[in-house]
Amino acid sequence: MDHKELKQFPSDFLWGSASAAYQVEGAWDEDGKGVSVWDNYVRIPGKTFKDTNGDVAVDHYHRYKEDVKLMAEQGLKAYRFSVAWTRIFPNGRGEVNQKGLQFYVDLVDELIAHNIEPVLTLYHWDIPQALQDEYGGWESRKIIADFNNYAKTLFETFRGKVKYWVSLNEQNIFTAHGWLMGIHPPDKKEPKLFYEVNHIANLVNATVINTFHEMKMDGKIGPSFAYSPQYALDSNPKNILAAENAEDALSHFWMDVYLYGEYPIAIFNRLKEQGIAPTFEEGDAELLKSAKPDFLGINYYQSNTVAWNPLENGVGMGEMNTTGKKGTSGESGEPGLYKRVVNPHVERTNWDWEIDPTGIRVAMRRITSRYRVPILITENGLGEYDKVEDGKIHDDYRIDYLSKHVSAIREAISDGATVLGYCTWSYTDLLSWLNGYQKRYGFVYVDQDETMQGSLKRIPKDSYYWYKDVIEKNGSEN
Ligand code: BGP
Repeated sequence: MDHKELKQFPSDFLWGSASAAYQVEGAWDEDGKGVSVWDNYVRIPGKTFKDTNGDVAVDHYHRYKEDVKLMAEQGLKAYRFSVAWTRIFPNGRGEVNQKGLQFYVDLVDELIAHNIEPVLTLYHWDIPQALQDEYGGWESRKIIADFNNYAKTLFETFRGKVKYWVSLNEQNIFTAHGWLMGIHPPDKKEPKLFYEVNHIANLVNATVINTFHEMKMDGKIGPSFAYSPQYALDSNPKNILAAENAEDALSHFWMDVYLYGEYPIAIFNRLKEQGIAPTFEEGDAELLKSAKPDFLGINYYQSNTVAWNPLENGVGMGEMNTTGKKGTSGESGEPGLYKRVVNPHVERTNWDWEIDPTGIRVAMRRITSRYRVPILITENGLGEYDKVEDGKIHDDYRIDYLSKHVSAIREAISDGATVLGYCTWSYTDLLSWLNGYQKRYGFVYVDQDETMQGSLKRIPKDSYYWYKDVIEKNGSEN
């Protein structure tokens, strides 16, 4: 719908930006930090782009003060970061590694001193290797107690200081990439196990949300979901059904559990037919129903367009483009449900991600209508090559991407969505898990590349100054 007049962004809107521990910190074995599954995975040749790793990353661990200063100068209102579990409990549980915890205490204090709201993600994919070795990490229900203990430690430490908490980052991505597609640790392709793992992650999510509420924390907690709203290629009823299938299998399969405590019916029945439905033990259903997130975090990058995909000889899982060579991603889908097709109406990035600002509005509309829950946009951004010219980075393509998304969010707010804030991905440039350092997202350029020998110098890009202006005007010109 068109609005005659758009609503303003709320006056306390969190104009933010985000990162994740493994992608920015470096200092991978300093101050008593334990080894995470990612510390090991990146050392297996061929797993990441040009075998890049986060040993040094962009050295945020040593340069956080410089980074926070840049945030403050930009006027940033919120910074979303994740805590590396292995800094707090090097082996997943036991005694707290005080030095590791201190890093986050200092970071949070620094942010607060500069009037920047910390948004703390408990888990952004770097589970301690010790727990993976001991009981298969996410494959065992033992992780529920260990995760809850880790979360409680952080809740106690940051009570009164951190008001916004993200429980799990993109459960849909880390489970699917780790256990279905075999492109993240622990590198498995086992559908039955994937659904079990994902179910256990749901139990973990529900448990920590309940703990947070039981501890009467002053703040809000919710998971961050990687949501790509599904579109049908056209009005062919078979393609419409394919889009329904995809929305159920790829979106509601997670969001319904977070918000309703139940899996969507058709997909769950299909998994039962296939003999790969997750095991419900006594108390699971009640636990999932009891946890109420205070908001839903949304990581939005693109929409997804699908068409019918027959069960017999249908398209299966395809290759992802991790090279930045446009047009190299393969066809992919799930036979009997949907297959992904190119949307003829939108542009694509060099990594074949579709650029669709209207999609974020569609996403927020669907969430608002189906779940009636406040939304915190925890990630949105453009991964592209950047060039330094005369010491400057003219990333007008990023400004174009972000400004159109900000406008779409304002339209969604005018439609009636409750939106707490907007965290772009990412604050500084950082390591993209599978795509190395060349796929850049930041407002702040960092001199780091695939050689991992960069000077680590920070340079604010044009988009940094653009966002500064947006924040100053509270988005009123978008
Ligand atoms: C999300 C992750 C981030 C980040 C981002 C960009 O899925 O939560 O950690 O990596 O996507 O993705 P990529 O680095 O693959 O381009």
